[in-house]
Amino acid sequence: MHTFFLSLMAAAAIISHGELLANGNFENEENHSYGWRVRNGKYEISNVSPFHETTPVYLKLHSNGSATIANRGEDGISAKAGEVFLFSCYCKSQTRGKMIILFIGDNGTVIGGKTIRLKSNGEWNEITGKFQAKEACRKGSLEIVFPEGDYLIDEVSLISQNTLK
Ligand SMILES: [Ca+2]
Repeated sequence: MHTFFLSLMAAAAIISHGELLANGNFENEENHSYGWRVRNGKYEISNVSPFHETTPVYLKLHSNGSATIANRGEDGISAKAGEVFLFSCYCKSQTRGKMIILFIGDNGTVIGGKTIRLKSNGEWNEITGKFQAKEACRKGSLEIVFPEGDYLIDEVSLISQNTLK
């Protein structure tokens, strides 16, 4: 258990390098929803039965069909044209359907994204996807749209593939 804990912390330290989202793990102690905007949905912050004890706080979201959570990093996300981004999160739901990842550019238009099938087994599952920015931006943001259902969400991450080289 101890070894597992240490390796998880080491992995978290590596993953956090190059992280583009603000407070993607909802662990900001002053404001657990810091960095996030929620539209068209009801949400609360919870720590009941978390994904992992090292990151106990998560977002609990109810969607009537178009709930959207958005994050623009600390000061907007910049991208080069053609840059590839890796998205991941942990999500627990019983919804059959797809979450839609949208990358929004400087003028508010969608310049990249990915539709990812949700796992509906009611367990915490890692969800990953990759997309390319079609054009450059300096103050981009990430939006995630959820179909009708209830979701627990944690460890939301966006990194540039360039960070991994
Ligand atoms: Ca967390």
